[in-house]
Amino acid sequence: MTLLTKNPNVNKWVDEMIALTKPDKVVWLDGSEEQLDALRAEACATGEMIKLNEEKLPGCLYHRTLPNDVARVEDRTFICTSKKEDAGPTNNWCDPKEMYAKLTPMYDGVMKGRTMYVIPYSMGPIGSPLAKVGVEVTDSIYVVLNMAIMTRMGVQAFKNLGDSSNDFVRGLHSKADVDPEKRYIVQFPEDNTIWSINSAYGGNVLLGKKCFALRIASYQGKNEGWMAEHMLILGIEKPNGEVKYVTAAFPSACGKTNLAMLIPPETYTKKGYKVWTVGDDIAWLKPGKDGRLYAINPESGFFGVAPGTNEKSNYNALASTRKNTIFTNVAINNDDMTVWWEKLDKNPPVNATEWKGAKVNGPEYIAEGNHLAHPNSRFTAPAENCPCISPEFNNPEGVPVSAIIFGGRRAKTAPLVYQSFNWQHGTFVGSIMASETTAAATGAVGVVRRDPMAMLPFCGYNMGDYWGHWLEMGRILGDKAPKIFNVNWFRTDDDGNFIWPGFGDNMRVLDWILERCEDAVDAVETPIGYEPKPEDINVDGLEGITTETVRGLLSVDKQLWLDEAKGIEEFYSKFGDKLPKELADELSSLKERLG
Ligand code: OXD
Ligand code: MN
Repeated sequence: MTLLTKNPNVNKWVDEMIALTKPDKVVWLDGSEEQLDALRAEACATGEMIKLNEEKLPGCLYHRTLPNDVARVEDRTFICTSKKEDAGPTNNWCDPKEMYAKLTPMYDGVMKGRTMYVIPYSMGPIGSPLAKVGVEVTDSIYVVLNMAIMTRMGVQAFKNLGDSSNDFVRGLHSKADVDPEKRYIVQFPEDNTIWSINSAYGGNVLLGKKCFALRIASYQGKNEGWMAEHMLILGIEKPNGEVKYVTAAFPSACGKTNLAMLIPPETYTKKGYKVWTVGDDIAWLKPGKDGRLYAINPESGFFGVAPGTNEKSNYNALASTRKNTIFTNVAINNDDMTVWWEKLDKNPPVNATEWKGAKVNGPEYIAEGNHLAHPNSRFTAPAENCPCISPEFNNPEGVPVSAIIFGGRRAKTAPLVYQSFNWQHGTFVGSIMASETTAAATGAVGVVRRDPMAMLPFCGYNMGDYWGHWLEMGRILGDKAPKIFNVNWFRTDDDGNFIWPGFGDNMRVLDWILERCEDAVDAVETPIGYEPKPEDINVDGLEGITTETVRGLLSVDKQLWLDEAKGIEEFYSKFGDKLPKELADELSSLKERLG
């Protein structure tokens, strides 16, 4: 076994994990292509991975997880802080001592007969003042190969850590027996530690992503004066070459990846507008030397949902998956060893293997009401494959943020776009974020689920304290703070059809948002915030959408909002005295303005 660092804290912790899990062999990942190639070959030899068509999908691999292990498991995800109130009412909590005592026997000897892979990785560009180091030990080659795409993995990560620092996140993962009854995804924020067991599915096992970059990092950010958010980062280049950056938070199934890789409509491209992707899922934000808020994407790949991705819905995401990508739980076309998923195109393969591994006739199988690909099947694609990846993607300083956008899926309540009155009111707008459930999920349709800042499953501490941290960041940023907006692409007409075309046409709303950031356009004051004058939303080239349609999309129904205020009050009451007074005040002011 070759150690990759002299850092005694890392080596001591890895020794402890070896003593606990007792692997037959330990391999440190240096990040070299030779080492990764050997692991790819090994995984293909054992059947853990399947090689896809080298001409059509060069460097691409396929992996299938167990049918009981296809998604994040929120009910088995814990935040273990010494005090229960520090985890708050929106997290599962357990005393850290108790949790360690429960899990330690499960890890004892779990890697006997297996190899332990030690993965050093950096979240954020190497050398960035915003980056942080993690070390994940795992018994899964699938995890290694995914982490190699999603993070800056290998010996370079230790350069960021140095020889003595103790500031690294310790991630212990074992797939164990992939037993759903013994599955645990546990964050110990006070120990910089994550323990994950009995899963082999992405979000539960790629510990750099949700576990570190959101749950642990949000806690670190509160203590260290920065923010870890569930946000995409997008650059909009104007015809004069100037690029402005926005970040945006949406709950799942609201088109975050699509917005992150948007292609502007012709009325913009012909004038010379371009859009650049910096991140599709997570943003780390910190005030820079000039006092503005800067963002980095801590990841280096996209772990995107495959179904629904196609040339029209997201050309850039699809293009990102055409080489060096790992596909998980999609369907295979056995005629040419390519991949397929629902809505990729209208030609499901006849000679198909569905996501659970059965050989089926694709069109017939679908006609019988089955999915060929699992609805949460994924691609793990290198960000550098993305045709619109930002030239600033690896900039260690990050990009300056002009606007923060919140959004959700609301059939009637929220207008197409509104701007908050100020940062405090913007924090309120983020805290009341909600989405209506769709037919895609099980359970009732149209039920409002509150998902503050899209962080409900990802905030590593008490959400009330998290809002307090937002307010504090606003005080630090002062008049340099980004402006805060809310959007809703999902208003429906009386027949339930979406009114706004969405996708690339969302550029029209971003355009207004940037103009507001530059004080280049007036707005109308409403009880919920500033709204555009309908004629200030560019409808040039849109079929069936006029300024009158936009007027409708901007309407605010006072009764619906009074009902909404009741829902917010109920939600806020869960937080007791952890609810910042400023937010309670904002709710009262909203009610007053509604009359
Ligand atoms: C994701 C999620 O997978 O938010 O990114 O669930
Ligand atoms: Mn996400």
